Formats: sequence, C-alpha cells, structure tokens
Amino acid sequence: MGLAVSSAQAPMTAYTTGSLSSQELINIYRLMYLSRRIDDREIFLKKQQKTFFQISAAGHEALQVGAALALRPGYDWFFPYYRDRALCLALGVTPTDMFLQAVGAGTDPASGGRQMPTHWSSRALNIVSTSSSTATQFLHAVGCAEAGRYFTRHPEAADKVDGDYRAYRDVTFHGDEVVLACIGEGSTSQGEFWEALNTASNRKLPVIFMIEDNGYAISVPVEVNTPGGNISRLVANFPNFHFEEMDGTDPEASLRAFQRAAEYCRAGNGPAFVHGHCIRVYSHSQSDDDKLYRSAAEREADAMRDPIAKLQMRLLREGILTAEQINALEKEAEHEAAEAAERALEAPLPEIASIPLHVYSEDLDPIRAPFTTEKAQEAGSNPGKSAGSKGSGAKTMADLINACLSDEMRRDPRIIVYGEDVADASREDALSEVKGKGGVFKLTSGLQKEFGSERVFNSPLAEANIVGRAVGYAVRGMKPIVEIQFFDYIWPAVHQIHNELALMRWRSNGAWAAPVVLRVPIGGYLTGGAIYHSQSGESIFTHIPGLRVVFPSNALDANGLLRTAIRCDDPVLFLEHKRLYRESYGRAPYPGPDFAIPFGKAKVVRPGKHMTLVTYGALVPRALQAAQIASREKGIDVEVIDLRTLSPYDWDAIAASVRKTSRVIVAHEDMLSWGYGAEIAARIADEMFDDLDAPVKRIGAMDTFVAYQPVLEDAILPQPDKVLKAIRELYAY
Ligand SMILES: Cc1ncc(C[n+]2csc(CCOP(=O)(O)OP(=O)(O)O)c2C)c(N)n1
Ligand SMILES: [Mg+2]
Repeated sequence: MGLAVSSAQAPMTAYTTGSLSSQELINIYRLMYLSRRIDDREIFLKKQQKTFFQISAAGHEALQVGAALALRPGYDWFFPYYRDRALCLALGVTPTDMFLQAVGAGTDPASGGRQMPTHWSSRALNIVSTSSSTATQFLHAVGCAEAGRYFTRHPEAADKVDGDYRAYRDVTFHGDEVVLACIGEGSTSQGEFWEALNTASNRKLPVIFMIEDNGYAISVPVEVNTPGGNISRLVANFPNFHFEEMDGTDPEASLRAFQRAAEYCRAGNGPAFVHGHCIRVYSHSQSDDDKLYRSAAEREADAMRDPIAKLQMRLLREGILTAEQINALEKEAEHEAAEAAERALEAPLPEIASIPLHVYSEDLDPIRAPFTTEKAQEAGSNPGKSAGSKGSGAKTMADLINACLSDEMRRDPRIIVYGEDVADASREDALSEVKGKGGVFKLTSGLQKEFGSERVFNSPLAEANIVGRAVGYAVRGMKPIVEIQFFDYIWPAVHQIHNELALMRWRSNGAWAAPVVLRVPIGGYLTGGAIYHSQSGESIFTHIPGLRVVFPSNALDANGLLRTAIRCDDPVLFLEHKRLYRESYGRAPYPGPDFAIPFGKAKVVRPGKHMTLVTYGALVPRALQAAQIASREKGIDVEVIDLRTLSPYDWDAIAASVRKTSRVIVAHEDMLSWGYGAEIAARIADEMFDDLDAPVKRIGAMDTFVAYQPVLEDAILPQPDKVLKAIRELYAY
C-alpha cells in the first residue's frame, strides 16, 4: 500500500513537534502492530515448544514507540529492559533478529543463543546488552552518560592506541547525546534505581528515566511496591530533573513527552523522568497466569485501554486510513512476522564448541599480553611527581600501588579513579591548603591534585553505584579504576559484579565488555579489625566466570600486577591486603613506569624439596616464617609458592612442585570450609593422585567471622604456628 515504513529501517527522520502527520501516525501504528504480531507469533511458537521463553510488550507499544521516535539510534544510547520489543523494533532491531533470539540461534546477534529472547543488544544501534536483573541497567546508563560527557570534554582520550585494551575498544560520542534507561514500575523499588537517580541528579547527566507503569510486577500491584501508588510523586523533589507523566497508551502523548525530555537533556540541563501509565494486555510472561490474582473487572477495564485498538480507532475516525487499508497494513505486518519467524527457525543452532568463547577477551590475554614483562626497570628511574612515592629506596606496597596508578593515569587519559573518600578533597577550594585525604588507606593520595577532579572524585556512599557506573563507563571504552573501601562492604555491589560486570562480554557474545579494575582492601591480622574490617572471601569471586582475581603479597608484585590489570581488557578484582600495605616484608624499589607482571604466573618464593606449600596474600610471610623454623628445627625443606593471581592460577607451577615434593599444603587466611584451597586441593587429589605420598593438607581460618578481641582474632586466623604444625604433621605422615 506504500504508506508503511519498514520496521527494519531506523527512523532517522525526526518527528515534527507540531501535530502528527497522517504518514507519521501510520508509521507509528505499523510499528505498534508489528510488535504485537511478533509477540503473538512468539507465543504460538512457545506453545509449539519451538521457543523456550516469552515475555511481551503488549500494552506498552505506544509508550515505547513514542520513546524510540524521539531519540536517535546509533547516536543516543539505550539501556532497555526485557519488555521493550516495540522500542527496539522502532530503533531498528529487525523482526528476524527478534526471532533468532527466541529460538536461541547461533546467529542471534544479541547473544548467540545465550540469553532469553528480548534481552537486547546491538552495537550498531547503541543498545547495550540487557540482563534479566531488574534495575541494574540504570547505573550503567549513568556511567554511560558520564563517559559521553568525559569524551566530549577530552576528545583526545578517544584515540585508538595500540598496546593495551584501547586497541580493542572503539569509542564514539556526541556532545548532545542522551541515554535512555527503561524500567517497570515494580522495579523502581530496587536500590540501584535510587542510586542512579542520586548520581544523575547530582551530576546533571543527560539520562532519561523511562518508567513503564503497567500497575503490576508479576502479581504484585503498584501500591505494594510504591508508597502512595505513584512513583512520580516520590521522586518529584530530586533536583535538576525534568518531569513528565502521561497516558502511556497514547503514542502522541508519549512522543511529545520524550521529545521535551530529550531536548532538556541535550541542552545539558540535567536528567529527565518520563512516567507512562500503560497496561499489561497479557500475563507477566508465558509462565504466569494473571487470572490467579487479578479480578475479571480489572482485566476488562485494562483491555478497554489497549493502545493498538485505540490508535486504530483514531486512524479510522480521523479518516487517515480506511478499514480496508488498515486490513492491508495488518496483513503485511502479519506476513512480515511470519516470514521472519520461518527464517529464524531455519537458522543454525549455536556450536557447542563456542561455549567458552568470550568469557574473557579473545584478543588480549593478560597471561601472554605484550605489555607483560617482569624485568624490573632500573630502580628509581623516571621518578614522577605524585605522592612522593617514587625514587630509589625500598617502597611499601601502598607506595607502589599509588605509583602505578599515577604512572598509568599519565599515559592513559581514559583512566578515571573514584570511590568513597578516594579524592584528596571534594571541595576544590580546600585543595590548595590541605594535604588531602586520598583514600582511607591513602592509596590514591595526590591523584586528584595531579589529574584533576574530573578524573579523580568521590562517589556517593553506595557500592552498587560505584560498580554499576563503572560498567557504563567501560562499555563506552573508558577504564574506571574504582575502589571499594573495605572488602567487608563489597556485598552491596556483588549483584553488579556477578550479574553485570563479569557477564557483559559472554552474554553479549563478545559485542560488549566491561574491563573495569576494582581495587579492594581485604583481610585481617589488624588487631581490632573485628567482623567488619577483617573479612576475606576471595573464593566467592574466583567462582565467577569472566572476572580475573589478583591477590599480591608484596610491593613489587602489587605494582606489576596492577599495571597488567589496568592495561588488559578484562574486568579485574584487585585484592590488596591491608596488613601488607605498609609491612616491612616485601618492600621494593620503584620498578619504573612499564613494569608489568603477567597474570597466572606463580612465584616460588622459597625453593624446597620435602613438601610444597601453596599460598598467597598475608599467608605468604607467615608461611615463610613457618618454613624457616621447620628448616632450622627439623631440617624440613618446604617449597613455598605464592600464587599471586587466583583466577587464572598457575596450575603448571603447582603441578611441577608437587611432582618434585609429593607432599602439599594449601594455606590461606579465609575460612577453611568452601575456601579457595578446597578447589586446589581437589584438583591435586584428582589429577596427581599417583604423585602424592600423603593426603593434601589445607590450612585456613576457623569457620567463623573474625572477632574484635585480639585473643580471639589470633585464634581465629591462621598463624605461623598453625602452618608449622601442619608442616610437621605432613612430614611425619
Ligand atoms: C533483581 C531481580 N529480582 C527479581 C526478578 C524476577 N522478576 C522478573 S520481572 C519481575 C517483575 C517486574 O515488574 P515491573 O518492574 O513492574 O516490570 P513489568 O514486568 O511489569 O513490565 C520480577 C520480580 C528479576 N528479574 N530481577
Ligand atoms: Mg509493571
């Protein structure tokens, strides 16, 4: 009939701000109708068990199409949620791509068959990979907006540079870009949503918060999630926001609201909050039945507001289309959906061999990366001006971490540092007269003074905020090095670390990645550190595919491993033992600005022939102490291996040593049960049984938290005498 636009075409023509033209209304109707037909076709395929999950946009189409048409795919940035089919269709995701997701095809461009359908991802359209976790994407959107602003102010930072992660991170940005993040009304209860409001408001970021309010979160009605039943009323006092609230079943109202919101954001005024009231035509998903919890009257009242029926009536009433023309348009859409489904059903399935692809970077392996060289530069070379941490002489781990941060920040303008208390002073007028805070352990001391407040700044006191924003920064190609103040407080961020940061690359089949460095002070032996300043728990993170976990025991290793963490293209959890920060053990001269240690390479810190002791972190000096006593007293010669990185770990070094000694102890500070040592011990027992002359021994803390009273702390954490006892027992076995 020649009036409809193809859904495959991104709507680059800006919709006018006067009354909608007939052509525009018809385009909107077609997108909404096609979205519904794709949903219906997917439901049909699900019933035939040709697809495995279905969740629909039915009832949200007007709101979503209005939003998409006000924005610019491939220019603006998008963080949709699982119900955003009509939005993504209008942005340019094709029906075929949608069905490829539904069948889990190997050629599914969003995830290669890894994610459920409607979990969006498109690099070309700037749609960042969506997870199933409700609300996490809001913090990504905030970080994404911050990155766009940063590149606009520092365009030189976008340059492609060979030799580190920058060679693989393409950067695009526009000074007036906006970021759209979408959410259901129920999910606004999540803390991450409020943490995102906080930062978007405070930093006046161009983020549009789109609330798709269908009145239910699965079976839970809006008044249970939202006090008073209206989220707009609750957020109304956030500074710097532009607010819109409208009938989300009216596409014109939606389009206009988003146009005004986008204009406000593009002009740099701050974020916008657009709240659309829509309906859920079907149950939550194909796994839900809303008749179990909604009255018939309520469901019928909703049906009367179906946005597709309403727009169809309008087209007829205003004489824009005849019934026959509507029929023809609908048939064409039906046909397009059916053809797309057929194509997807014929698509090849994913290869089993492809499963491990994109857990980590396929391009830049930090075990073999070109920047990794352990050859120390001449001590004291190139002494920088930051923090007095360089020059000749033995430096502490704290000094050499600080030195690495300042060296890397100098060579790489994409690095930013933030976290709680990491800045020297947030109030810049104080900077010239004060020494500066620079972190509760002073590891970031002097960085703000040298690199400015745009690159080194304090975050709100909210750990998910710190990590979630870092994900958003990193998908844009920046390198956030963020600090969690104490490992004990990493837990609010674990959702972001486990479900977002580490998963971004695998779940998007390599399209997106979040190579962030998380610096985290960890561990006990503090005399009074108690429960909430002494925790370990590294094995929880080594259990996360996609995350590198590093745990140095001395100043030089900390410097070289941090450099690899920063230059590589994977997310890294960099664990810094608080007790080792300023120990006399393990001090070293400044090794120069290019000293890097590859991941996954253990170090034999004491050679020996009678047994192997595998350890890391604060147990390294304690194990060495025990080994010395064992040697002096009983002539037992213990080989001590410092793993240095826990994921990946150096199996070859462990195996070579165990083959030589035939006896092994695995020792760590963390609790014994389900600790990191369990995996190493199990693998040795499994793969090296014939090499062993004795059972594998493990040493760890008692299975409790660490108590405050030093007498209790000493007993709970493994001390050198406990290691010595194990050495004697194993030798006597
Ligand atoms: C963090 C998290 N908790 C729970 C779920 C399970 N879940 C998926 S959707 C949903 C309800 C969401 O409701 P709402 O935000 O109103 O969006 P709607 O589905 O109504 O569009 C729940 C509880 C999830 N995906 N993520
Ligand atoms: Mg809802």
